[in-house]
Amino acid sequence: MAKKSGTNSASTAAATIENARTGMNVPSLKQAVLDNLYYTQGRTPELATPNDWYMAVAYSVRDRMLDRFITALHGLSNPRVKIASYLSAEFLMGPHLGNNLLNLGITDQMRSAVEELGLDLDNLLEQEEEPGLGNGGLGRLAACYMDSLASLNVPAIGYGIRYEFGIFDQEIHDGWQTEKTDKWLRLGNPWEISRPEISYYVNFGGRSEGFRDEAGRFRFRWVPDRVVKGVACDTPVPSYRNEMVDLLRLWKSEAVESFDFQAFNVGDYYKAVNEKVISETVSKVLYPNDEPEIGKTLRLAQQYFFVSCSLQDMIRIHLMRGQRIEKFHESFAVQLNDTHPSIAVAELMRLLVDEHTMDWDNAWQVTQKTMAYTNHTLLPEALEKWPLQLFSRSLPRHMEIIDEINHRFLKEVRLRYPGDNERAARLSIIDESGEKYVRMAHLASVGSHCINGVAALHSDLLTKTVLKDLYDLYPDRFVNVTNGVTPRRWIALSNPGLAALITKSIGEGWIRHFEDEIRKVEPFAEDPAFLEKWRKIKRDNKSRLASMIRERTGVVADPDSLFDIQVKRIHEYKRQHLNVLHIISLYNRIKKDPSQDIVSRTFIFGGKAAPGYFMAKRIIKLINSVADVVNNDPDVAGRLKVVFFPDFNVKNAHHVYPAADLSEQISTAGKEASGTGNMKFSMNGALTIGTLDGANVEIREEVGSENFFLFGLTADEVRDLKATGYNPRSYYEANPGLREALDQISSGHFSHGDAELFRPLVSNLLDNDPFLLLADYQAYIDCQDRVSSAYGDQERWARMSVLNVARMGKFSSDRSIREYCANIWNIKPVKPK
Ligand code: F58
Repeated sequence: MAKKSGTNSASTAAATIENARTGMNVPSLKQAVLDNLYYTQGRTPELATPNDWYMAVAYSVRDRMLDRFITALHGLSNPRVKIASYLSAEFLMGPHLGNNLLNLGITDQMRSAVEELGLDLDNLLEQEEEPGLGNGGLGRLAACYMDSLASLNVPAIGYGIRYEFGIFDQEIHDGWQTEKTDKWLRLGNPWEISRPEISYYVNFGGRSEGFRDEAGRFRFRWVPDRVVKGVACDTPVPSYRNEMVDLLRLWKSEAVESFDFQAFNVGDYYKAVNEKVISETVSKVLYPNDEPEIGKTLRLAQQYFFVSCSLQDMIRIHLMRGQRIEKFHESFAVQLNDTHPSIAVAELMRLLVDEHTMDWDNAWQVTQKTMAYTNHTLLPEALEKWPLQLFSRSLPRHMEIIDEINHRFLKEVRLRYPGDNERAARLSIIDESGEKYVRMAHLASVGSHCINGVAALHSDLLTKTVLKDLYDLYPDRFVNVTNGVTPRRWIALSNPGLAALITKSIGEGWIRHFEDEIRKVEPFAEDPAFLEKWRKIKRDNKSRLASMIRERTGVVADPDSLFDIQVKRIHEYKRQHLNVLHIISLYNRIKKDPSQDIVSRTFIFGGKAAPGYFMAKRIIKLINSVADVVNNDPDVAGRLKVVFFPDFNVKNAHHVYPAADLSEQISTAGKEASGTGNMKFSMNGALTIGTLDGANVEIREEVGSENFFLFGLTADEVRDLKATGYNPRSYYEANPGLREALDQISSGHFSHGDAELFRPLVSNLLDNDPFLLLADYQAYIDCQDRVSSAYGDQERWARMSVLNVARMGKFSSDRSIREYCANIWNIKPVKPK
């Protein structure tokens, strides 16, 4: 008999079918799955494939969200509620089925229902192909925020792009990354509701021309040379066990029929077909780069495409509420997730002035009151800018509007700083220092009432570095909102063992009110019986991950070894290769004295490299090359294992974070804006080895310095060292351990004698080392030694692990969303019941 769970009664022997569309008990769910199998999938149980069953279960869950979804959509037309509109080119939602079952509170009931049909729910969950519509942290943050928005009862719409191909699937061949297209829609997407009637036209190219309208007003109109249609694809985002269901509305590009027909009528069938192909290209594929790509017309087209559809949709909703256009900002708070949607500033101006005939000044007020901008990077090279030529060709009317915005803005700057032409040039939205560019961060900042960084250190550095001039001009616009992650997906769903123990100890309130409740776990850090259970859960999680690793890579990992994990995009600033230098150093210690006592470790790496990022791809190859040598050396005798876990994505991440003992957060201080993986690890009881970078600083403050392994230069020290002339070679020469490791890599010790393979990597470190690996090397090694000795005392380690979880309340995305609501959007979340 199924257990009672959540608010819905589970099966009893006497339970009967309530309603095959909405009933929550086991017989209803069972009937629903059979009905959907037959009537939606067109299959009988005898012939059903695993995917058919998955689809039938997914549709049955979706059916149960629809009442609330429809009610919530109707609610959007109430003019008294302000809607949070999250504009993001990426939403990395992860698999839906498990999460939706959890949020609806029917996981146990569904497990029993499918069991009665001879199926295993975990196998069905495995069937789901996740929508990988994002690159990494930024896209995943958007997904965590959608979960929190719904769970805090905030009416919200996430607007983005429905890419046909998401982030590529990563395969490893001979130690190298290869990319495979992500055909995530191949078997259908049961969560999406396509809405062909909600569609908008989006112009590209052509020219802008002035004209006088019937009322005698001078106006501008855009005469495009191409028009694309955006069609809404909706996905419901249910809250954790309350009534609210928010909306994720992604736009799919299609050809405009009339354009097809024009060509068709004059007999040019192939031109018509071509038009269709080109139109569909706009939402075809996610750019897999973790730095912006300059000069890709299609990327700019994607940004403008989704922003224009989204703003047109918001205006439709606003007018549908019976409100005047001048009050648009009372209906919507628009958050720009980085600069990718920042063309919204110019597009809203265009819609208000050109289409809705508002005067410029009023339109500008509305725009500024509506928009707010989140910055996610401090790397100056990662700040998005578009060549002016390309920009004007694609968006001629926006170029005029931006020129006008800039003209007025620079007038203000000159009034404030008379004669300071250099400052004006630095502040200008147009970079005129060489080839001309549109600086998107400036456009976003000038057009927004609020600008935020994503961790305290990051927000502070923003005002001192990349956005300093803007901060001097508008200090009141700058705030910090430290990132957070949802404890629903990242503990309750992915670590059921830990979740059950926590619930047994402090009740289930922590899932909904993580910020206040999780601290109640703290006293259990002194309870030996609790610690015993805690350790067993971690051991089981490690054992499960070890099986997956064996299955996917052939490497046998010992669940009793220390699981030392670094999973994130591969990037030089994240310093996966510093981790490798530590592995090599341990390996060399063993080689010098194979009989010495060392703490066994399994080093696990995961993450994708941008396909065109030469160094990142070489780092993957290096990890695999070192793995080959270390894993197979009889002197090592299995005490060190190195694994590159292929295709790190949300689905795999569910198994990775809960199995970690040690979380590697070792970026060069001042480079990682926040990090969110650091939070997921810590919430699952891993201890962190990390620099004072991004949110690590705040995590350490919360968990206590005695429960965090800190090493390395601070952001200020990094800056000073660079300013005084950093010489990486001097560290190499002075440190025999470091020298030995680097010499081995460059001599071909890990590459069958091939001395060319890693030469670019090593030369870059010796001659340049922009991310200061060599400067931080010894501090890192020493810190890792402290980790090993701490791990030797398993009781103490478990205590530290419990305290890490207990003190993570701050890093719930619910807290972040409350801050956005209170400090930026002026929206009052309704406290969930
Ligand atoms: C990440 N940025 C930051 N960008 O690196 C990380 O520190 C932070 O925690 C996270 O955002 C959330 O705030 C990031 O993931 C991208 O992936 C962009 C994709 C599109 C091109 C530009 C980078």
